[in-house]
Amino acid sequence: MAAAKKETVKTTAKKTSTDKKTTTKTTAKTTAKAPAKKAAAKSETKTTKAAAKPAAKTTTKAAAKPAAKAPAKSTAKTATKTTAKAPAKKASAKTAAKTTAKAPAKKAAAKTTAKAPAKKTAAKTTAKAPAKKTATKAVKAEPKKVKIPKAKKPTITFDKELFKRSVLYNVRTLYRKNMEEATPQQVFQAVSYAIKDQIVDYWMKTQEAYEREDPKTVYYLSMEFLMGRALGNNMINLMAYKDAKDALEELGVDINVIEDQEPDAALGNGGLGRLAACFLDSLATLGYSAYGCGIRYRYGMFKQEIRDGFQVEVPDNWLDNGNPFELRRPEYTKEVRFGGYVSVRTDEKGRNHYYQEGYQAVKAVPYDHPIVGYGNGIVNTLRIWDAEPVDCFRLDSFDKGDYQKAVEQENLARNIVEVLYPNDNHYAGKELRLKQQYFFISASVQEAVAKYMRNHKDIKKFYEKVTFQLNDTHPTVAIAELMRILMDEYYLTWDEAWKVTTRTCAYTNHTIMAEALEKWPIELFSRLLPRIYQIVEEINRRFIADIEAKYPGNKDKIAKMAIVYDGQVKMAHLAIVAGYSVNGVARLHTEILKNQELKDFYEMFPNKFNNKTNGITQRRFLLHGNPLLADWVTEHVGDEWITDLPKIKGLKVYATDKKAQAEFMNIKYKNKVRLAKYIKEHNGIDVDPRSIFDVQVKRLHEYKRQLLNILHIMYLYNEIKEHPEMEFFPRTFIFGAKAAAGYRNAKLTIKLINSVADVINNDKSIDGKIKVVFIENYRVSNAEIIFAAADVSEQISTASKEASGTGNMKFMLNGAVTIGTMDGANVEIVEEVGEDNAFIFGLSSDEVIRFENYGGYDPMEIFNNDPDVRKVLMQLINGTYSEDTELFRPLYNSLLNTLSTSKADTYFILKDFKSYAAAQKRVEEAYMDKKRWAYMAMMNVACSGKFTSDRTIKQYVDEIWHLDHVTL
Ligand code: NBG
Repeated sequence: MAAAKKETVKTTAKKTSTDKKTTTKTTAKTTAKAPAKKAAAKSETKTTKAAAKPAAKTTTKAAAKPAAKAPAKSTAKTATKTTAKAPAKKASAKTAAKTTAKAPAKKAAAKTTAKAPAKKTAAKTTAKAPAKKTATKAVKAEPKKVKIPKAKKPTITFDKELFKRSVLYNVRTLYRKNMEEATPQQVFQAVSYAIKDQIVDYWMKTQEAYEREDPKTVYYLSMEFLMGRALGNNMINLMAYKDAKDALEELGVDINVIEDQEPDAALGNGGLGRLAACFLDSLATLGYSAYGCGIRYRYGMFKQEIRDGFQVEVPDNWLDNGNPFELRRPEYTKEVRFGGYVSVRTDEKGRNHYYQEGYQAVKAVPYDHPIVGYGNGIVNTLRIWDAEPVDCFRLDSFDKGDYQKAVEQENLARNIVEVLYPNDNHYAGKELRLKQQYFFISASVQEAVAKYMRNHKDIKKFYEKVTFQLNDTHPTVAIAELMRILMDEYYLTWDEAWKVTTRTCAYTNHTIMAEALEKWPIELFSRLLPRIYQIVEEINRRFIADIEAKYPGNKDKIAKMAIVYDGQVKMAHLAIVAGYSVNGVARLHTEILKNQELKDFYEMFPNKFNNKTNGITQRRFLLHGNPLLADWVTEHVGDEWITDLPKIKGLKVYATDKKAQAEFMNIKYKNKVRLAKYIKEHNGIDVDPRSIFDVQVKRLHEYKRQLLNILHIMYLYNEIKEHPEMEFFPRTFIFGAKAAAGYRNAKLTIKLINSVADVINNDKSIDGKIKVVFIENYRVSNAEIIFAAADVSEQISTASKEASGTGNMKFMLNGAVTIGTMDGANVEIVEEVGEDNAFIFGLSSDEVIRFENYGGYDPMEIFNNDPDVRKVLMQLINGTYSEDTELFRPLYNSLLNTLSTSKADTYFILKDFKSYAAAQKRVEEAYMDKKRWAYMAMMNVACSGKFTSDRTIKQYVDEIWHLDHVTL
């Protein structure tokens, strides 16, 4: 895809801060009873209707190429009734697991869908070992015996003819054109508005139902929502995709071409933001009242271009053509205040009232995006806030000397939502970032309270109807903001406000990486948010008293646990102390939190801690992203998997069936052809779809160890050169990754991958046995194509470092086999699919943590004793991959040199190298045995049921949020 226009907007934050330096006078004596004037938030706004801006673009006709065939609807043709008896042995020799008969048969018989963790099934279930239960067992294929449930009846309708008329009408009224004249972009807009028309009815009905039933609502507070494209997903969830595709075909338009016109909504960095997007999809699909609350960044995640092998960041002007699905809601505008100072006045009853004065204000204007539930008519809202100056320039400001202030407010508004910080798992401590946090949190909390008060009288029962989920520490100021509103605007006492707040807020931790933990200097925090800081200080004062009561005289505890300490405000501590729930995102991660990182807090509040293993939405990552496989799955097990993913386990009986294996591998092949075409178009590289597609796509981070992957490729290349006769199955190594703009080693790793690719891809002597491809600008939309085509899923982080991972689940769902460490959710993936259907290697998290705590690892020893490793490392600095022998020196140094400042090989790359290489050898052997590979890949799909975000959300609902279910 063309790289779009090059704007001159910087992706880095401009230093803005023109804040006043007036600091707080009042000490933190917040006995806070504080009544005050009720900021009746009646900010008036002028209504500039977000009109669809007709995009002027060249008139390239929407190609009418019929889209790649779409296999027919589930015709339930193989239906016969289930004879619970799951097939017995057979087991294609090699895979035949050591497990004896028992498992599968028993399993299927009990008609309870493997509710695993909950049930516990009484006495005789010995050793829990869910690992073995299904997986490794090769089951005999008796495909005919499987009952195919009836296709689900849509509870919603889609009027195809109306849709067609609407598209034609929109093209005409928006652009004064007919279909033949309209550009693909214009057709995209017209189609989107037509779909939006249909959504709006359900959107209104949903809101009416919520008004009527008054269910408890979750506000998912998140700096990031990595939504990707909306059009295709909306059509899928309206159950209208195939009708819309046909309708467009009848209008002479290819739906794929139209979908490709839409820029990704890339309001997130990686896993954390995409998880938020998957959660919204599941919440709507399951019928729960939910808001996503975030920021409408003018520029989302930068676009990545590769020039001369280096990453170049290009601004992502995603709103360039307008956004057909969004709705500006000026009637819900809120004012957010920064800086100034707090003054206290005591009323006649002796109660203190706190006023922020001399502040700068900015207007927060919400834009709503519909979140369509699958087939149930529920449409929830993602509400993202834009910033506008409070006052437009008034001429009389000049006279009053307010000119400077007017300019400042204008700048503040412009800067605040300008750009998403492109750091994943890394906190940069920028002042503007804290402003962004408070900006969207203040607006969201104000609106949540206002909305509640529209229908309820008693603010003290707020938590019965509202819960806030803090997506990592970024939204933690919500705690103090809610306290502020309750005390300063609703006159609750401290204790009353605390009771409400601590029953409203819950916190998810997404990382143990130290550099990702947010700690704000007091100076900055208190200057920007004077009233909020007072409240945080008071929370801290009371918490320290609690620590002292529990651990008298133990100063160490205070040093480790205080919220405000050593000149810093520690956001994670605040979130834990005030949250009613603290969860990790995979079982191993939660255990590490409890036993290592947050040990002291766990000791003090054991009941707050719980695990919620991440999940992904199968609607986007299978139904939309991989239509061939989706249809095939439906043909075999019915379509219930779309909203009940565990049903996909019905595929197990096909895993040894020859015909099914052939069909399955044929679909994989076609998806590889699709990706090969994409690679040819975007990279100009020819790759062979018959080779093994070995894929690592995710953010570039040292702990994720893309460096291990590329070093291993260098090693393989050496092997092939040295032993040209050796057996080697052709492999295509595919990478995709963005590096944070200021992350030197990450960016250098991208350059290394591209340099290695240049050398290897152009070496005729190896006969194309290895190809290396770096896919530019990895993002949600191309991810869908990549997952569908992968054979091997690289999940090779240093054990203990990847909190969960979610790409691992997307690969699994699409039939890729994992090569990985026992880290994050890999542990649970292996447990579901069985060790024999994955390639596990490397140090365990315990071993890593032991080395970290007690030392004992010296990479130099490996360098000295292992000639293969030594050779590869020397190639980093001897000109093999760059004429500039110093170019990759920092990577070499990071592995070996104990420069006084940093440890050598922090991420145990050399330590795990041999074990990784051995696992890769096993991958090759397995792939060469076609039947075995097909079996493994199909078992991965069949065992992916646990990893739907529907399951994750159900657990959040049952165990944390306690929401009410709503049907239309
Ligand atoms: C990321 C973790 C991933 C995890 C996602 C979603 C952050 C701070 N954390 O392992 O690195 O899958 O969160 O939970 O981005």
